[in-house]
Amino acid sequence: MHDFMLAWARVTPDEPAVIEAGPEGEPAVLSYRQLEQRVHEYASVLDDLGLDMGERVILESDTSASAIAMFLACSTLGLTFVPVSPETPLKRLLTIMETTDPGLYVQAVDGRREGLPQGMGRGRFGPQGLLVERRPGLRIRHRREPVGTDTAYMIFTSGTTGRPKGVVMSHRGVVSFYRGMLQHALVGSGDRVATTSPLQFDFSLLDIGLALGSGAAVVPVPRDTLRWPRRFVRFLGDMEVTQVNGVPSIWRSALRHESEQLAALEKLRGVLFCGEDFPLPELRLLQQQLPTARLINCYGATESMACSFTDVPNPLPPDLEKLSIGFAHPGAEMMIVDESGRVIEEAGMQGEIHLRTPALFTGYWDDLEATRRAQVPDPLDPRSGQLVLRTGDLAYRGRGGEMYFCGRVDSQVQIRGNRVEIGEVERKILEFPGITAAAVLVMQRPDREAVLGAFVSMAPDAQAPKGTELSAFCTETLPAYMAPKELHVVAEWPVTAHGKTDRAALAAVAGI
Ligand code: 8PZ
Repeated sequence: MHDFMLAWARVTPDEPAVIEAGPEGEPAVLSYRQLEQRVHEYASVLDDLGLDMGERVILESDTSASAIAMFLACSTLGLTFVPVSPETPLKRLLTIMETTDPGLYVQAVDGRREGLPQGMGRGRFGPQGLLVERRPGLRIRHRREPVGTDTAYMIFTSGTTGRPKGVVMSHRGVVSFYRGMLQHALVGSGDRVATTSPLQFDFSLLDIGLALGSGAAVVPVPRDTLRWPRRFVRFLGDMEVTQVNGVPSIWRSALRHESEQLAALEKLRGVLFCGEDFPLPELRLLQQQLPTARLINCYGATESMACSFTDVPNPLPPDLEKLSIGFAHPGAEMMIVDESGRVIEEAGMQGEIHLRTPALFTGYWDDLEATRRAQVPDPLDPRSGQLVLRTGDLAYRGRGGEMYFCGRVDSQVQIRGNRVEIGEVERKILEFPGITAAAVLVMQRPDREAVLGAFVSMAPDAQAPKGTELSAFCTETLPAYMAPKELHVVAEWPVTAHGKTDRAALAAVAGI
């Protein structure tokens, strides 16, 4: 992974690799040469700690030039980096630590994390270098040079069992994905790619690999800039951004409040979105403001990064009802499989997407069972020993063979582009004293952002949670986007003829 991302340091060492906002908001540039130098500085400090190949390094940071250098330094030494956002609740971080048993925890110099266990190694990194605050204990070092099948990183996503699930990805997997993506020629040298996703979401790794793999520059958008549409749009202009990557919801407020300023972004010629359906009315507005920009719908899951890049038609036909997720990127293949395991070729027939890809994840951390359920024999050639990804996504083909995403086989949902297992939220709610039954639904109201709604039943003598009490209880261990924003206390719990929670009846209670 590091060889791939630093290749342009040989070709255009003085071109910008990362552009950040300086103290006065001016662009602060780190060239490819400087980035490589920072990687080497960090790597030599890390090397001295004697960590063994594959050991976990928890990296808590927003995306920044130093964070990029830090994970590339881990990559050079074969250390598995585990990105964590500074917003992650402490209890969730502690669970991740308990699960992964890291050799080292590093945070950015301005990080403010407290309450971490003693024992493990600790450090802080920034433009001045990597400062080791506590060395990890002595260990045996089995190997030094990572190979393609070694682990590059592990990303935690929501898990149905109530514990976050660690998706382990190899160097070979991530680089083969990058190589497939580059064939789409999305950006080139001279481009500036704004990245808006937190580092713990693999979309940010796509942005970094796309920019650095193309000789372009990465422009991390600060978290607090993203929250304010005016600041966001001004930032894109000031940094002379040419492409913005992010989930669809980053555009919502800007389209509503800053549409003129958006239209004035002359340099912006590409928008890549992923993670969920882009609501068509908003996409039309975006295209109106940026009529010459290339809009790209990127589809994929953390278990294989992304697998398709599809140009949004320009102009969008007025009668278009659904956006296509197109075809798999070069080197990968999407198949639609019915319930009996048969591959469906006909247009219009719905089935589950199975993905054959060289970017298949290695497995879920410490969960062979879940790995076996997700990696299944190739339905086109089951005897070959080749495994494919069972995505859990439903889709059908159009007349030209292109695919249309149409929901999930399970209860995974997307909230502002973040993957949420409904079951994980329901389990947490059931820990609230006095709650005897819980169901969580996506509340999608016209012209509103989708939020989670909690439906609960209380024990006879129990006090129902007041105001935002339940939401606050959830954010003790869950990321904010997983906390329910609505609460409905239900007196008579509705059940279906099979005795299961009647979710449709609950939705009706809330007027959904
Ligand atoms: C979608 C779409 C879509 C995903 N339309 N539903 C990584 C790097 C670059 C780009 C994309 C990625 C993905 N790993 C991002 C992502 O959302 N990963 S995820 O694991 O958190 O969620 C995956 C799920 O989101 C998919 O299985 C789909 O259900 C949904 N999804 N892209 C509609 N373009």
